[in-house]
Amino acid sequence: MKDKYEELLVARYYVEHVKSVEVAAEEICDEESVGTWTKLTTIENTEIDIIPRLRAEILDTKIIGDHDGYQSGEVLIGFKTETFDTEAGITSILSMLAGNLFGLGALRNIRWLDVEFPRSIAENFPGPKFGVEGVRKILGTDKGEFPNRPHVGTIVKPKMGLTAKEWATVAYEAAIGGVDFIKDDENLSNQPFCPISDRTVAVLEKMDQVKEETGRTVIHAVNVTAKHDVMWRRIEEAIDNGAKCLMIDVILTGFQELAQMAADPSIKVPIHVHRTMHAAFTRNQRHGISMLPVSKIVRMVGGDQLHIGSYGQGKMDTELDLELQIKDAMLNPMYEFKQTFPVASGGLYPAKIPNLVKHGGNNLIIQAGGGIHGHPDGTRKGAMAMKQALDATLKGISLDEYAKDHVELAKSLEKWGK
Ligand code: CAP
Ligand code: MG
Repeated sequence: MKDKYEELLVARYYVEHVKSVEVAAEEICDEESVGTWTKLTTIENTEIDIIPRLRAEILDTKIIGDHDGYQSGEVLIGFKTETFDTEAGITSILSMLAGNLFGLGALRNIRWLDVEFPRSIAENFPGPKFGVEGVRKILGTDKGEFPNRPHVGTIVKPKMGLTAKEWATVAYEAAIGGVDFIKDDENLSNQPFCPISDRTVAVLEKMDQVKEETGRTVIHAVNVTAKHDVMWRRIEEAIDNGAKCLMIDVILTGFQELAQMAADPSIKVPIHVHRTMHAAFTRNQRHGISMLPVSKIVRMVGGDQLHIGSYGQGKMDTELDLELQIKDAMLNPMYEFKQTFPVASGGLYPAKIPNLVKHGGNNLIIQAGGGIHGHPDGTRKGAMAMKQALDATLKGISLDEYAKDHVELAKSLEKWGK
């Protein structure tokens, strides 16, 4: 979908229209650029100048078939870059590519499938500050026994309820057990039982202890998600406290907050992007927004790490083919943007690691919450089991074979199976 549309912002949609795919494409072009449901008489040259100059254009249409009286298919639409308010940031793009079209009555279903941003649009966004390479340098995984290996991460569980001190102790156990990365859960932020600053400071002390004891750097992503003024106050506090990574729930905060964080020179740490609530509109195969455009936007506006799905392995709704496309969108060249680290998470445990690495490759963060903190022998052993499963996979040894002399892995296989 690239190259020949350099000066256009190109979007691909799946449509079901009461008349035809062609009419659907025309209506999208009208509604999402200069038109409406009827011819305009606003000013003399409306129809002879403004409309032809700025109207979005139909680049391609493909009929798939009929859905009980609606014609279904795909349309490729080119939006003129001069119709975008680039100073406004992502809002101007979403107001057209993901705006009224979702509500057009004649379109029973429409799903935004993909997008390509021309350089003249993309250059208005910061992109990741660290990217895969920068995160690896912080953790030292650009070298070692398996340079550029996948990372193992954990989400401290239970999601809520632990005190800051208890949370930090669990984080220490996971880090000593072998994880590279620890994150707040998506709904843990600054609840009374676990104040964000207390948690941040307590965990930093524990990570310093891990560094002294093992030589390994393990970072904690502090969830700063909140309403704008509170979030930016928390960002400042977290940075002042020495936080090594920040996390936001980007669908809840809005993409523009992420862009602001990525562009802010005072934020000198990676940003981990959680996508909770995405499934409200990414999951339906016939209506909404695919995770592919969402992922491309997150990379463009500056997410260093992004949950993209579990390559068919986890508890969440997962679609391997789509997630392989998302992986490419995160890691393949996209202008001068750094790569965004794909994160697989949700219902994962040691036995899932061989397939995760098979599909996700080495540029992958494998996260386990229950798959570590639900290990029969506790968090530390759970983290050890995950790391053992990764080591076995990187060494090309089967988990069953490796489990013969790695009891932590053996016990996880016994509890959760393959
Ligand atoms: C995983 C998790 C993550 C999901 C998010 C949870 O915990 O912490 O938020 O992975 O889904 O709360 O479920 P478990 P996704 O490892 O215990 O399942 O990565 O698809 O955005
Ligand atoms: Mg979670």
